[in-house]
Amino acid sequence: MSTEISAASRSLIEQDPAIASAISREQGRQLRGIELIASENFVSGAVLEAMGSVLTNKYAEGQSGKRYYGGCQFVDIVEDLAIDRAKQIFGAEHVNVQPHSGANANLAAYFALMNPGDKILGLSLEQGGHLTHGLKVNFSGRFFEAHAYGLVPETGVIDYDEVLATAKEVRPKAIISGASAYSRTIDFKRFREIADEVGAYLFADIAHPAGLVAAGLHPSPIPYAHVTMTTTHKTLRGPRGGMIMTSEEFGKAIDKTVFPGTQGGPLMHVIAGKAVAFGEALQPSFKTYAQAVIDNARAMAKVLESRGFPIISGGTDTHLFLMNVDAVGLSGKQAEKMLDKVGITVNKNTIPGETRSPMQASGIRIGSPAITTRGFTKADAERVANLVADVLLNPDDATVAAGVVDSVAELTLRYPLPGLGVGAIQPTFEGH
Ligand code: DSN
Repeated sequence: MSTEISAASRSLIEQDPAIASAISREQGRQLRGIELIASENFVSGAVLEAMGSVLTNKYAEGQSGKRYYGGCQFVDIVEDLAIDRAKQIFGAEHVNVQPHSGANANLAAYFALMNPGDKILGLSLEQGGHLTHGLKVNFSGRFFEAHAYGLVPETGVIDYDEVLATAKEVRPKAIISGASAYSRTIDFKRFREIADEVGAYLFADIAHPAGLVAAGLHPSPIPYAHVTMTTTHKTLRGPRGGMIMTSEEFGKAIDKTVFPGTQGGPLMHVIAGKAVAFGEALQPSFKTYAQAVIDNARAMAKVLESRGFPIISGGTDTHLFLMNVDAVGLSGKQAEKMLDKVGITVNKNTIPGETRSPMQASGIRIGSPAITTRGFTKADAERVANLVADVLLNPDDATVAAGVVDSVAELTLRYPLPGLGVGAIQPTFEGH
């Protein structure tokens, strides 16, 4: 039997029906469900096509024009375009598009400017921070001495006075601004003033609001942060991946800690997807999209608050918000499960002053990037929020649940997913 893969090689469904089936079922789930996970989005068909290309076959360790492998002339074009477009979007002097993920970007950024044992100061995970901002079991809490700041209890807004006071006391090598469950605008200028006052570096992790920053609808950290890290797949609507932006001053150090410091070969098919997504973000229509993302998040928060769910930080300026479900006697885990059953996907989340474990939590996080990409209007977002409230306020009512399932089907049939139809695998429709 030949071991060659010929041009006439079998399709995925013929060669590996188990994987093909799981992919088609996932496509069906995405198509038929209402996706409210704040960190997820739907990429375009063009991004999917770039991701599924032969660029996955290529090793390209090093930087464009200075690789450790031959045959890089075409992937160099791809990486140069990704970098140029990112510079155009964000106005950064230096960009590295090679980090495989947001966590990888943060790892490389920290090690470019710090040594193990140095002190860092970031938003506590329980109050909306990220595990790479100093969680004890994460590399950030193991390699660095991690300290945390939080939110003002009464307002749920970042306590900049506490950031300053803790920074003066701890004298961190770096302050990390950014969050994964914080709905308000982040004041990067204020953070830089605090960092300057204590002689610290300022890192900005804009993984969540990157698309809003790209659209000019959230303040940019680029003029203030020494290093800005992001993912490319959340509000920025690209492939799963990371990116680091900095000034010329730190560019070489960043490049060196990405490769060879913390990664090997870059994922060139993903970098192609990033370039395509950045091209999309440069279009005027992206700004319209980002504004609709904010409008839809605000509309949902308003409805849910009126239905009795306290909104952490009192509302949202961005694409997401946290709502307290303990107020109606539920844990976040219970709420997540109840919504899952009717085809609405959210994630449980701890809330400030949390009394439950992170696996139970007292809140859920709601985000609008994915439904907005599908074309959901503000009226649709309000309807979705009412469906969420209907389910959570009527835990044992099968009639309510059936009505919500019908509404989910009606909404999702009206708005197709971008990118479907690319490739041979078609979605399988099955229950949740
Ligand atoms: N897991 C991402 C999120 O959901 O926000 C952060 O890494």
